[in-house]
Amino acid sequence: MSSLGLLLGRKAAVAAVRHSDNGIVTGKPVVISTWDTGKDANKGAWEVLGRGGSALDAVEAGVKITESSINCCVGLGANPDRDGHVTLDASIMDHQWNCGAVAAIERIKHPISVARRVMEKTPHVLLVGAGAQQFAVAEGFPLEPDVLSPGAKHAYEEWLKKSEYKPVINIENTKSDKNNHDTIGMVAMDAAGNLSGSCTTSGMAFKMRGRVGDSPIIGAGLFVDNEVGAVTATGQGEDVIRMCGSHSVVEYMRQGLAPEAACKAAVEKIARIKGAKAKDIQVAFIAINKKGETGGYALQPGFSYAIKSNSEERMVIPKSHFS
Ligand code: SD4
Repeated sequence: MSSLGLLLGRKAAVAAVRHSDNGIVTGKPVVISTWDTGKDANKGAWEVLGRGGSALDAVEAGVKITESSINCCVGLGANPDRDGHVTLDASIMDHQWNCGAVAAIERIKHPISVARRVMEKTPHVLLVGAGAQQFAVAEGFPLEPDVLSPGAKHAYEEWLKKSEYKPVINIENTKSDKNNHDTIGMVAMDAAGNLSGSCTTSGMAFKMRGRVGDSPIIGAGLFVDNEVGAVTATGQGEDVIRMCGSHSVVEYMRQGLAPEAACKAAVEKIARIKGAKAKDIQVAFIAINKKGETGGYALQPGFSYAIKSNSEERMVIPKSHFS
């Protein structure tokens, strides 16, 4: 039985899955992505992977589904910064060390696709703010209206009453408000055995204007080394950035740890760094290694990730540092 705890989903498919001490092994291709809405995003990725497409195309197509939906944490329908502007961060990385990212971009529906254009059409890795938007428009991305979604408007008006910056742990999976779901990180291995990853978010709700989290920072919110594995992070970005989270998990895998153990090592490092304050934040990592083994680990309970392969399609509740 898997060491990953509660496994949900189609019973027939579960029987076909091989579980080992090294995590969930499903064979190629495989895609995993953060939080409950990872399940829908994985479907989008699978349209590419299932017909033999590349992991890079899959991780872009997958997270675009979340960017198109109205939710608290990804895309233009998400919660704004403390000045009332929705600012989006995204990054993408392929199997050949190519990477691209945008940070604090406004009024662009698919920041992940702009990140890919940065990767493919510029000599740079990261464009920010007005410059990122200018590049997107020059590339033909429409400039969307500067309006908040009804859910975000309501949440912002509520927040303005006290104007306290207090990130809510696990807000992505809060079911009490249908507008709450996902900040999405996705990593995939295609049929050729190549790895890629993507990460896209509106960042922390009601953040300071100009704040950038881990998601568009290569090595923090996302990292891919095609010889070793692919990793993405979610949660309190500042604490992922300070210890180069996703890069650390890849390096732990390089040293021989399985994906779950590597994610756990990184989470425990954050817990050590934060000390007593670790209780106040959530951080989680998910990983695929070159053998197609997958795993995840969170600081707090409440995190979930979605897996899709030829043999299964379901949510996984990984272990966590705190219980
Ligand atoms: C950030 N890591 O901007 C993102 C937020 C997130 O689940 O992942 N929330 O810090």
